[in-house]
Amino acid sequence: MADTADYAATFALVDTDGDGLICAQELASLMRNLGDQTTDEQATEVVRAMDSDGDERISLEEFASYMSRNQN
Ligand SMILES: [Ca+2]
Ligand SMILES: [Ca+2]
Repeated sequence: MADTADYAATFALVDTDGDGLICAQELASLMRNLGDQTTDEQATEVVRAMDSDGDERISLEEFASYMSRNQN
Protein backbone atom coordinates (compact mmCIF):
# COMPACT_ATOMS: atom_id res chain seq x y z
CA MET A 1 0.00 0.00 0.00
CA ALA A 2 1.34 3.37 -1.03
CA ASP A 3 2.25 5.94 1.55
CA THR A 4 0.81 9.07 -0.03
CA ALA A 5 2.73 11.35 2.36
CA ASP A 6 5.98 10.27 0.66
CA TYR A 7 4.71 11.66 -2.63
CA ALA A 8 2.79 14.72 -1.43
CA ALA A 9 5.71 17.13 -1.89
CA THR A 10 6.43 15.94 -5.43
CA PHE A 11 2.74 16.00 -6.23
CA ALA A 12 2.44 19.59 -5.01
CA LEU A 13 5.30 20.64 -7.31
CA VAL A 14 3.42 19.31 -10.33
CA ASP A 15 0.01 20.55 -9.20
CA THR A 16 0.82 24.17 -9.95
CA ASP A 17 -2.72 25.51 -9.48
CA GLY A 18 -3.09 23.66 -6.19
CA ASP A 19 -6.49 22.10 -6.87
CA GLY A 20 -5.30 18.68 -5.67
CA LEU A 21 -5.37 17.12 -9.13
CA ILE A 22 -2.71 16.94 -11.83
CA CYS A 23 -4.05 17.54 -15.33
CA ALA A 24 -2.31 16.94 -18.65
CA GLN A 25 -1.46 20.64 -19.03
CA GLU A 26 0.31 20.71 -15.66
CA LEU A 27 2.25 17.57 -16.53
CA ALA A 28 3.21 18.95 -19.95
CA SER A 29 4.50 22.22 -18.49
CA LEU A 30 6.51 20.31 -15.88
CA MET A 31 8.13 18.15 -18.55
CA ARG A 32 8.93 21.22 -20.64
CA ASN A 33 10.48 22.88 -17.59
CA LEU A 34 12.65 19.78 -17.26
CA GLY A 35 13.76 20.27 -20.87
CA ASP A 36 11.57 17.56 -22.35
CA GLN A 37 9.67 18.41 -25.54
CA THR A 38 6.46 16.80 -24.33
CA THR A 39 3.36 17.52 -26.36
CA ASP A 40 -0.05 17.92 -24.77
CA GLU A 41 -1.02 14.62 -26.42
CA GLN A 42 1.90 12.79 -24.82
CA ALA A 43 1.04 14.31 -21.46
CA THR A 44 -2.55 13.16 -21.88
CA GLU A 45 -1.31 9.61 -22.53
CA VAL A 46 0.76 9.71 -19.33
CA VAL A 47 -2.21 11.02 -17.35
CA ARG A 48 -4.38 8.22 -18.73
CA ALA A 49 -1.76 5.65 -17.75
CA MET A 50 -1.74 6.92 -14.16
CA ASP A 51 -5.47 7.63 -13.91
CA SER A 52 -7.42 4.79 -12.31
CA ASP A 53 -10.87 6.36 -11.87
CA GLY A 54 -11.18 7.73 -15.42
CA ASP A 55 -11.57 11.45 -14.68
CA GLU A 56 -8.40 12.22 -16.73
CA ARG A 57 -6.84 13.91 -13.72
CA ILE A 58 -4.28 12.42 -11.37
CA SER A 59 -5.13 12.54 -7.68
CA LEU A 60 -2.46 12.20 -5.00
CA GLU A 61 -3.57 8.63 -4.37
CA GLU A 62 -3.31 7.71 -8.05
CA PHE A 63 0.08 9.41 -8.23
CA ALA A 64 1.37 7.60 -5.15
CA SER A 65 0.16 4.19 -6.26
CA TYR A 66 1.63 4.68 -9.75
CA MET A 67 4.99 5.78 -8.33
CA SER A 68 5.17 2.93 -5.83
CA ARG A 69 4.27 0.39 -8.53
CA ASN A 70 7.17 1.65 -10.61
CA GLN A 71 9.71 1.58 -7.82
CA ASN A 72 12.35 -1.10 -7.63
CA1 LIG B 1 -3.98 21.08 -10.71
CA1 LIG C 1 -8.18 10.19 -11.59
